[in-house]
Formats: sequence, structure tokens, C-alpha cells
Amino acid sequence: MRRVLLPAPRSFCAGVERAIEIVERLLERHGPPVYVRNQIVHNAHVVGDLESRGAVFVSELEEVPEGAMVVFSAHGVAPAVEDEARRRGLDAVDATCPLVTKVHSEAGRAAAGGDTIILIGHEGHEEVEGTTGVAPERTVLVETAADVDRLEVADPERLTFLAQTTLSVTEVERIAMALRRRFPAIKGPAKDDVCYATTNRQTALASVVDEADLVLVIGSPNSSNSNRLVELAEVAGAEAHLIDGPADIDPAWLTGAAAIGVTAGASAPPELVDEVVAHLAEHGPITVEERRIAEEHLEFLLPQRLRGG
Ligand code: 0CN
Ligand code: SF4
Repeated sequence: MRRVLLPAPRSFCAGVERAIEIVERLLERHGPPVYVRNQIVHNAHVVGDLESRGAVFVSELEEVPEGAMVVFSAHGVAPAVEDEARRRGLDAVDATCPLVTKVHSEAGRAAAGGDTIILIGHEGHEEVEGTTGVAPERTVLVETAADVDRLEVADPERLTFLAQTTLSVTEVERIAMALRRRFPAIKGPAKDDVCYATTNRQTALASVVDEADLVLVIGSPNSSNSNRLVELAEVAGAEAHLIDGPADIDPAWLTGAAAIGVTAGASAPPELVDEVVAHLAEHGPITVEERRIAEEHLEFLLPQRLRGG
């Protein structure tokens, strides 16, 4: 009998649920179209579903008609984008996760205090663009511990480091350590900026990965936190694949896999986990074991104008 191991927590986090609910409520109250700048969260199913209900995803504000409503995605936007929305007379609704907003506030505070900000993150990711945009002239991106050696800073006594919320916890710790070693006066978050959901999904997967021959991570290719789960499994020596859903499963992967770990990134809907497990059951008898390492009860308030009802 094949074992299916389900690490928990997995799938939607509080920030993703909030972002999706914002778009849903706007669709209900105002009817389509509701414009959304970038993918509301990095998941093809979520985006496809909202699109079918009247959401229109755009990559530039220019694509939004004058005076229309536009939602900013969970990953946050640079202040310049907010300014542009205001200039164009758009009605902007901010679905940025409050934990990303918190990093923006820290960036603002550090910059106001005259610090250079060392941002740990991946170049080109939307969250990095947004956080960098808080103080673009004062922010330097580092992606690896090796980047730390190459850093040139104006004043090593006036530095603050911050991080993208959806990175590998171990990798961020490694980079933070390299920063502290090279710049002993650097200020940084007490722990790190990697959010509770990213951390929990990594810890949960780590608790089962040694038992799994194969790990399936449900998530879309552009989802940072989902990719970090695949990496974690690979580093631990398991074969791992990122899948958008059951259709992506290659039957050849299942041959000889006696124990399969199935998890999902923070932007992947929980129904997809059920669908993947049902698909695995079609390939022979399975037992399903959930392994929970933490409970998540966090819920974020909706923007004021969307509360109630
Ligand atoms: O997959 P996501 O939409 O985003 P990243 O992991 O690529 O940052 O998950 C939600 C996370 C946020 C913000
Ligand atoms: Fe917020 Fe973390 Fe979820 Fe991103 S992964 S939306 S930062 S809770």
C-alpha cells in the first residue's frame, strides 16, 4: 500500500485568502470588470477562476481605463505605482498582504533614519520591486551569501537589512549571518521577514521529507514560496516536482514511490490537494496521513470599505 503524507500547514495563507476575498467582494458589489494589477496571487487556478467571474488582470496601470477601479496584488506595489493610480484618477483597492506592508514600513523607517537598506530577495519578483520602490536610491538587493562579499556600501555603520517574505528560511538565515559578520553594526528584524506561512510550510514539509521518495508541491511556476518547497525537498534528497494540478503528474514519477509527500504553496487552493490525492488513489491503493506541525489561526481584516456583509 502506497503512503501519502500530507504536511500541515499547507495551501492558502491569511494574506492570500484576504486578497482573493477583496476581488470577490468587489465583483459582487460593483460587478465586472474589476481590474487587478498583476496576478492577485501567483496561482493559475485562482487567476483563471477570478477571470471567469469578471476580473481583468493587467500588468500596467496604463491598461486600466481612466477612473476605473483597480486592485493591487498581495505582493505589494511601489509608492510610485500608488502615485500613478492617483494621478490617473483610478479607484485603487490595496490587497497587499499586511506582512508585506510591514516590510515596506520598516524600509521607510530605515530610509528616513538615513540607513542604506540591504534587501534579501530575488531580482524581478514583484514583492522585491514593491519593497525596493519604497526607497529606490537607498536599497541594494542581495540574492546570495556570495553577493554579501561583493557589497559596497557608503557607510557600514548605517545599514538595515530586510527580506522578501517568501524565501527559504535557512537561506535567509545564511545571508543574514554573512551580513552580520561583514557589517557588525547592521540592524535587522529580530527574527527575519520570512512570513509565518512560508516558514510553517517549509517546517511542515521538512518534517516528512525524509520519509518520502517523491514530493509533489502544488503551486504555479511563478510562485516563490512554492518553488522554495520544491528546493527544500530536493536538498533533502527527495525527487520533487512543482505541479499546477493532477494533470501535471507524470505516471512515471509514481513507479517505485512507496511514500509520496503532497503539499501546496500559500497561493494554491486546498481543493487541488484533494484532487491530487484522488488522482494518486487511481494509481493503486493508498493510505493518507496528515502530519501537522502548527495550527494557523491568523486572519487579516479586509480594507475598511469592504468590511461587513
Ligand atoms: O505564490 P504567491 O502569490 O507569491 P510568492 O510566493 O511568489 O511571493 O503566494 C502568496 C505570497 C505573497 C505575498
Ligand atoms: Fe502574506 Fe506570507 Fe501569505 Fe505572502 S505568503 S500573502 S506574506 S502570509
